[in-house]
Amino acid sequence: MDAKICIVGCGIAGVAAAHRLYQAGFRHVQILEATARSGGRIHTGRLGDNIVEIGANWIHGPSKENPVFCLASQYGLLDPAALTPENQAMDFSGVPQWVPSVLTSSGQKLDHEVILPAVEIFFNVLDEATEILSKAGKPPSSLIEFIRSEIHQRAEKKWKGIDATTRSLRLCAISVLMKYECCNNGCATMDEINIMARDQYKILPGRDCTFPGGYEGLVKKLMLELPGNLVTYKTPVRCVHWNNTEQSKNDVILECDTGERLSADHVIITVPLGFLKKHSSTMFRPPLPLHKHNAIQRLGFGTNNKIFVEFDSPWWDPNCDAIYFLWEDEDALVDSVEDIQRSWLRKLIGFMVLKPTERYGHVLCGWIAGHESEYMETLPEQEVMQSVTQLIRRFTGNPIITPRRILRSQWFHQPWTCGSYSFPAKGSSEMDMENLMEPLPTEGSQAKPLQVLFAGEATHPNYYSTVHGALLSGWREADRLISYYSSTTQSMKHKSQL
Ligand code: 6YU
Repeated sequence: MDAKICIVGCGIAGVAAAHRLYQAGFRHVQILEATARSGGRIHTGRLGDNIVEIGANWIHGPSKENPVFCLASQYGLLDPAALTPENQAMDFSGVPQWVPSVLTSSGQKLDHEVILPAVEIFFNVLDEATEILSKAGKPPSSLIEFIRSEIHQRAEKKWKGIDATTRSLRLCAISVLMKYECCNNGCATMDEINIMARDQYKILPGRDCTFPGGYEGLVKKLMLELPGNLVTYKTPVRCVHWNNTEQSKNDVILECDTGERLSADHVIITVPLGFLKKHSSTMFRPPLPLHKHNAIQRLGFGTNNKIFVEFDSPWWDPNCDAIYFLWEDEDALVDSVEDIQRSWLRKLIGFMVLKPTERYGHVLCGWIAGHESEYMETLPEQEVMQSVTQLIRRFTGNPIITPRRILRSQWFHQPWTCGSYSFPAKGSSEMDMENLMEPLPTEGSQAKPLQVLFAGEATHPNYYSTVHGALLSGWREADRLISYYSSTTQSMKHKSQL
């Protein structure tokens, strides 16, 4: 196939698009990548001798419908436990899948019975929110106010006779869960979320699993099936000149930071929504149509970072999967801090225990979202380590716990990502996502069709924010071009027969 197709960005969406096109016989495919590596937000790093996932961690919903799971199984990248029918059938519907240990700011360890009613009430409110609000006929002006009012009403009924201390601890636990939801959605506060779009995200069955050899193994396997020179690294695309009426061939011209100018018949843009939010007004000439520009600005893209902390030996219970930090003065249901510089660490929800130890060592992975997370990125690593050490000492009541080393992600300040992942923000709608993925020129135009196509996690209507969403979006745009060329070839054949 002669068409020249340039793909901007070598994350999983870009690799998936190239793979599909190459398999369909397109031989003039090129990926331009700003950084020196493939994978984008799939990034397996090292902490000492152990591997750590700086970006994506799990296959969310590892079951037959999930193409990442299917590819990873075919390539032999998963543990046998993840492949069992039982694992694939498990359904958690968004509720955390771990055995938690909850520590408080006065150094207590809380019993599960204290906390479980809070978990139940919180997820019930979220699950029922769309129905309640649809009946009410209008979205809430503040999701947090809605949650506060629902929780208080339900707690009034369900927690009758509960002593004031337990009641207060349960409300503090809801603050932890709200911060957890910020990590899950990649938002700064739950007030940013469009709760009416909660059903838009489709949860696939299966207990989330990881890649024993690292998530990047998936990208490497796909790339092995492509020609070695397909990707040009360290080549950021600065401007996409489309609808090029001066060009006799009507090509799209890509202007790169390196000074190079490349022409193509079609360009597939897979850069993160965070990058588009910051640069789309200068990245396209002519500028993007208003509805597309508005979609980029309205959809949400936020920060969720990890802080990996390694210890010489474990101080946590061997059976625990996650350690949560509950601040005993947060019973007012809060998910963000007022004085970020002084109190950013309050936003860290806790740590996940990386298992098995033989594979990961004695390493915990902390989670922190929002503006507090963005501020954390600006601090020297040593300062983050000191703050985390003090926090762990306070919550465990053990004054001598000392980490060996830490590693944190810095997704907000990564210039080609500008955050972690997308979410349906308050004020956005499903239409915005459709507008975001719509190719240029838009339908009805007389100009050459499919000049610029859009893929990437933020363009998937049901699986945004995930690796499988990104992969499917890459396949979707490749298929759009494949069917365009198969239909034009068909009609040319038809014409020549007449
Ligand atoms: C998933 C998961 N996951 C954690 C974190 C992050 C993400 N995701 P890419 O960005 O990959 O590629 C674009 C490329 O374009 C890139 O290479 C750029 O360099 C390049 N580029 C940009 N501008 C350019 C230009 N101008 N010119 C040329 N090139 C340019 N997904 O399925 N499972 O576990 C997670 C997670 C920290 C940051 C994730 C996860 C999201 C995916 O990583 C993401 O959707 C895709 O990789 C995107 O691919 P793409 O191709 O679209 O874009 C106590 C305790 C308990 C713990 N509980 C915590 C709950 C947390 C819940 N969240 C979990 C999510 C995680 C861990």
